[in-house]
Amino acid sequence: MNQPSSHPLALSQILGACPHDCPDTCSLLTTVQDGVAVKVQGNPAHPHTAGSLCTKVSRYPERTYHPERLLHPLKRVGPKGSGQFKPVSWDAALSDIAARLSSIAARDPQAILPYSYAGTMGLVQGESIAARFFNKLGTSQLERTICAAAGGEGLVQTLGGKVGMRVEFFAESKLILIWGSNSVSSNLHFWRYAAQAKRDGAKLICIDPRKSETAEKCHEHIALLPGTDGALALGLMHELIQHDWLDPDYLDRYTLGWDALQARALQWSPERAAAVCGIAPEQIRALARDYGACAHNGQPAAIRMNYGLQRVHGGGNAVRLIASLPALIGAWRHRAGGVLLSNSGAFPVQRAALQRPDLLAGRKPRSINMVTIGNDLLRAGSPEFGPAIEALVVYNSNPVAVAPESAKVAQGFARDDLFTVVLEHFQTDTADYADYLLPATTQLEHWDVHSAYGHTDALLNRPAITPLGEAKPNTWIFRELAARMGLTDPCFADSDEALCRQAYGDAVDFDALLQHGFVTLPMLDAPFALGNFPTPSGKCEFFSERLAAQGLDGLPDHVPNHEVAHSASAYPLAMISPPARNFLNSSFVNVKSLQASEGEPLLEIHPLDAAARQIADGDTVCVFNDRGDYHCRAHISARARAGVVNGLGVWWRKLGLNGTNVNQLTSQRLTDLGHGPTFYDCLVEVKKSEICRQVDRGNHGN
Ligand SMILES: Nc1nc2c(c(=O)[nH]1)N[C@H]1C(S)=C(S)[C@@H](COP(=O)(O)OP(=O)(O)OC[C@H]3O[C@@H](n4cnc5c(=O)[nH]c(N)nc54)[C@H](O)[C@@H]3O)O[C@H]1N2
Ligand SMILES: Nc1nc2c(c(=O)[nH]1)N[C@H]1C(S)=C(S)[C@@H](COP(=O)(O)OP(=O)(O)OC[C@H]3O[C@@H](n4cnc5c(=O)[nH]c(N)nc54)[C@H](O)[C@@H]3O)O[C@H]1N2
Ligand SMILES: [Mo]
Repeated sequence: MNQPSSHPLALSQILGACPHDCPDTCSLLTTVQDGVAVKVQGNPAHPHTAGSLCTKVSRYPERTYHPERLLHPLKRVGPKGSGQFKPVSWDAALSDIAARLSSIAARDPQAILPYSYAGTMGLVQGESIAARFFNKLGTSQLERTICAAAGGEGLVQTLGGKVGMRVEFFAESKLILIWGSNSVSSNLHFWRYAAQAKRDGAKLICIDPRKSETAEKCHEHIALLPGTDGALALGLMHELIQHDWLDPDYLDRYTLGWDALQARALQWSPERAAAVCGIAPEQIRALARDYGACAHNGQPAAIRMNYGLQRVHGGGNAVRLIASLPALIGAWRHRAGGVLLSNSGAFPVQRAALQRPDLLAGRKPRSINMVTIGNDLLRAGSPEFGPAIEALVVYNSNPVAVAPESAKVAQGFARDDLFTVVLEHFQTDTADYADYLLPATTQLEHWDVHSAYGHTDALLNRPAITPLGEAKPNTWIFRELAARMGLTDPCFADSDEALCRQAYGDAVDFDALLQHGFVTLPMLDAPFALGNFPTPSGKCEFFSERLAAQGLDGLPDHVPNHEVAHSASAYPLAMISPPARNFLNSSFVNVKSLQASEGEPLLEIHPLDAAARQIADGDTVCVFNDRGDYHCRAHISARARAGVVNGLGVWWRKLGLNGTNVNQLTSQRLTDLGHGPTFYDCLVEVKKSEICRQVDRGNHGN
């Protein structure tokens, strides 16, 4: 059943893995008929996938055979950014790219920047030959921070790693706090476990500024202001302490810094916290009663955090505070208690074998933060910065659409003296700026191996069909470039199957992966029941010596947003831009059936905020701040709380009403920890606009 068949008229089913940046990492079953993938479904034999997929990924054949799929290498013929290309042969494209990169590298390889993220999460198509290639050249390194950096750092500083509860045990919890996560839309297979717990009598509480699809299905919804989660967590701690709803034995044995954290939390009365959060103090008291009751009755209380809450200035500290909560009540004693943000740290990925940092041979190239690509592309060379960026090689990412402050990003990509190579499936906003646009294979066409961050199974992806047109895997493209640039290390010759084996080395049974498509990692059911946190102290670190040694506050605190809403401001509304259900970041936006489900770029606005601006439902509005403006359709909706507008993301700019998307408004400022982005820390104003789609289409082409 696993082998692609070359027999004509044959029907086969191939085991694969969903490549997308989502906690669920589903096991896929692709039905291939006459060499054509006719159906992609969830593998019923994989416990977390349980035979079901989200709507997006069930449309994978539509995406793969999309009429606009890139099938041949293309070379720019029009002005930068015009998106005008002509087909060229692979040989011509690769030879010219190799020559251009070689001449830049001969002067200073750091003038070359790779830019990639999670278009595929595959360890092979993501970070193998490409990483070796850039390491060998000694190019600038990319600080890959655009998603999870603040939360990841918060978790590492508190629990010691990106580790937490096993997701399946949420089904047995009696209280689940869903914190900064629209699970129904972005973590569907976790929601299945939460729904099971709910049927078995658990209480579900959603903490989210937006009344999301998930908030609707929970018993309670706490609609706090964006970026105030740290204050809420401190207010909650205050109440747990005041009522003695604690587990003193757990605190004593397995935590570090409790006295100091306690003193800080006692400064956060529910009234003070509620004022910061824009909610009623009673909501904090009730939350504490529910959480504390679990401590008291010995019932498991679980927290599902997701990355939604850490895309603000204080995101790292907020994650530190929330990750501390289970230790206060000893929730970790039970396998259905504790917190899960990510379990990616549990995977034994052999990064050094895959990426070969030894190829740097002692060089220490600079790092460029992917979040500030807008500024950095526009920087001149200088002693502090190093050389100006002269060449960009983009793969697995669409920075012109997804990076903040996109006017600057687009301006940088439009530089005539920048040489840009883009590896893509489609002509995205970023691809429009390429000098060479190279067609990449999709998950149905290549090998890969996947870790997950929302469960603890490793997955294998086999190719189900032969590559369409002249599309090639990322690995092939970097191998060919290496050969043309005279990089002769044997590691560039490793095949994709060999790389799949190297990804986990002996730590995962590769034969089992080949046979079943997934392997469950060995892990304790209740990993921190007896402490054993992977921190330096082995304890849950409320106080972090490591942060203190960096001159930071060793103790977590509420860190206010960079942009705090107040009525006197020219931009009185806070804007968040969470994912639209049928898109995955900017992927799938061009898939017709999914685009039709989402309709148009939307701004959800509360009835009071709309009325104050004479905005009617369905009006075209201009959302603006000092960084730019974005036109979209207003949707007056109770999903938005007063004072907060929700600009659902992430549309392609060229499919928007005025050639921009929501990232025209977001800022390049960074988080407190981890140098992450602050997409949801963004003030705007909204007014009615006369721009309509038809007029605009004429102006913006594409
Ligand atoms: N359908 C779909 N699924 C996805 C994605 C997608 O684009 N579409 N994206 C994927 C990616 S890249 C990731 S990183 C993961 C995780 O993806 P996340 O982007 O974390 O996805 P959500 O679970 O939607 O979490 C965002 C939620 O956080 C809320 N939120 C915004 N600001 C705050 C805040 O300050 N505090 C709190 N408490 N909540 C806030 C938003 O309203 C939203 O409901 O999911 C992935 N899954
Ligand atoms: N305003 C706002 N901005 C956001 C977010 C938000 O919530 N709000 N979310 C942020 C988050 S959490 C993230 S993770 C980032 C995501 O940012 P990106 O990782 O850039 O994600 P995508 O937009 O999905 O773009 C991935 C691209 O990779 C391509 N691709 C997929 N597979 C392959 C492959 O095998 N080979 C090659 N060469 N290309 C491939 C896809 O076609 C797609 O165009 O966006 C961030 N931007
Ligand atoms: Mo992400």
